[in-house]
Amino acid sequence: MKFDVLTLFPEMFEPVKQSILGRAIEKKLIEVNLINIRDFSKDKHKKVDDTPYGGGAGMIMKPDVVYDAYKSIEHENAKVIYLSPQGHTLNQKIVERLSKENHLILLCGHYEGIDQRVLDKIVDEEISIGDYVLTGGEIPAMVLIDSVSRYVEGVLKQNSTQEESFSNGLLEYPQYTRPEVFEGESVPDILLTGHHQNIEKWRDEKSIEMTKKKRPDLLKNKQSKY
Ligand code: 4GN
Repeated sequence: MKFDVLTLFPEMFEPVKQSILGRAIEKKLIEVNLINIRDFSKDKHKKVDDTPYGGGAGMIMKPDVVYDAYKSIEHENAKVIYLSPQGHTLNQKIVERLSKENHLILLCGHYEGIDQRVLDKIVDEEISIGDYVLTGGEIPAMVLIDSVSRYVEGVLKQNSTQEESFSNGLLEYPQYTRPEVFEGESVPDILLTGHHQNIEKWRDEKSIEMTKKKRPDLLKNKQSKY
């Protein structure tokens, strides 16, 4: 999977070079290519934004500069995603669908936004990571890279994406590790029995119980199954 990121702040993407994603990059399972939009300013002052037509606060990113940055990447067969509070809210279903693409171009806005004409020209899909406003699309782009990369073959050990929260539409069951007694609290007996079928049944029941208690909204769309 290749991620091309169009941003004014490529330095903000250091976190994706750590831990599991860092290893995935080293193993060439994913590629994160950062394109600095400012490099495409023709202006001698490297200007990338300007005041809004019609007046108002803040600055708007210039369409020609963003377009030139986009054209500099090989974009045939790539899907262009604009991270914005106006997009469709990201969820595990969307993450799974996007993981089937080979090449995603992530467009990060900053300041008050990007001129609408270039968005209309190049954006295939607008995605939000939740109903709140951030100073830029960089953190949402990293959220998308992280969540999508987990579905790329070889990035995670075993089949961890199959078992986890949301893959079945439910929350994950509680997990325990040593010591067997912590501050007077024991690990549930069933987990020490070695009875795999019973353990699986207990975990399924816990998943449903946790979901009912913490996220009943997730059960609403599941038609009587639980
Ligand atoms: C995305 C971008 C929030 C989200 C953003 C989100 C930058 N804030 N909820 N801020 O996913 C104007 C230009 C605001 C882009 C945008």
